[in-house]
Amino acid sequence: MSPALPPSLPAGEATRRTALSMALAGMAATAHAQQASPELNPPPGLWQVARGRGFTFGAAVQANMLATDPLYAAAYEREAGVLVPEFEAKWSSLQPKEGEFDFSGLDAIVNWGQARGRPVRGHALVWHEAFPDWALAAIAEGPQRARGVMAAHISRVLNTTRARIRDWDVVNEIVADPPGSDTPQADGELRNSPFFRALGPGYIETALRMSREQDPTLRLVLNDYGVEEDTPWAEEKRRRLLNLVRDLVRKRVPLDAVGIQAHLQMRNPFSPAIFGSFLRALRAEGVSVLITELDVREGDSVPEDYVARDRLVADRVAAFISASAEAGVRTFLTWGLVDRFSWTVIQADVARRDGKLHRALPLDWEYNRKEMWRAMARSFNTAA
Ligand code: 9MR
Repeated sequence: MSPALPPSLPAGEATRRTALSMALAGMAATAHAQQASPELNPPPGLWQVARGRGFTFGAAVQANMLATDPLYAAAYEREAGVLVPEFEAKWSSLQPKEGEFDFSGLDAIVNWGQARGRPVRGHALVWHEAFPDWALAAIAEGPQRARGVMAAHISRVLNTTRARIRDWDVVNEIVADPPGSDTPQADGELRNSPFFRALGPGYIETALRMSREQDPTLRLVLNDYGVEEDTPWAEEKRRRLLNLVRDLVRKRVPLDAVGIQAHLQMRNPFSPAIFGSFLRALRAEGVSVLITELDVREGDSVPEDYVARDRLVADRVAAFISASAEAGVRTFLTWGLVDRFSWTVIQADVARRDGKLHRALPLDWEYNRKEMWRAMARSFNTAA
């Protein structure tokens, strides 16, 4: 069958998709696969398996694909208990021009979810990416303007979505990457982002307090990445994130949960003990922990045999879920569901360099369950 590629991408996304041609080149590699069918994907779906054991499972979704690809929509209907808009709730989608809001993409996802009883979580109010030029320029005018821009966005978005979205990533990717990466460094441990430059480190507290004021019962989440693995880099990032959370809690800043993105990489070692104790330390601060964007980038070389290859990813995911569940995590969301739409095959800087395509998600290129799906189902079934 021919590949279903995202038909139209939100403004600013298209340029990120230079690896698309690589994805097409790799199509031949999956020619052996069978097209999705009820026989290959019988009920229960992963969200039902999870729910039966007191877990929540969901996945990031794209509104365009839900509307145009019946196999994609069927896969989400079958597997995903919670939907996270991959683009549609980001600043550049919601407020592409100052004061001109566009909720159409987000509404499409929320409506689809509501018709099927699947809640939507919001991602993300304050983030340095998917952030329009007008807002960058406005923020650079000074602190008062920056605060006004933040307040206007948060207030309009939360008021518009209040009845339908009860869970938001308020601040996303705010901890600075430790030295050794190519991210511009702040003087301290926080990312040198537009709002950081305009308002200083207090912008995090400001965003969380503004959100709480708009909507007192909303779940407010701080979402970040790079804290999962057993490397000195991740160790430092864990230290920074934990420090930040402790500081916010000490100041009684409203914060309900920390989202751990979990873009895992097989090239890095994973220690269930180290990660588990980090999660416990976070939870000891009185916040919940959610796994918000789970997927796996494979190692630099992979077995030729797909089953052996998928098993490596599945084993890593099983170890990750077990460690998280043992530390009290009940929510697991993957960043996409079907390999062919994963940012790991579409985005040039994370795509494989050997012409192969990452097999990062629970469903393969043909929307069928693979080892990762089975490992997740087993992990939910066997977790305490
Ligand atoms: O998967 C998303 C990718 O397609 C977009 O180009 C990018 C910018 O909007 O965002 C990606 O999703 C990111 C998420 O919003 C935050 N954590 C990292 C995700 C992967 O980059």
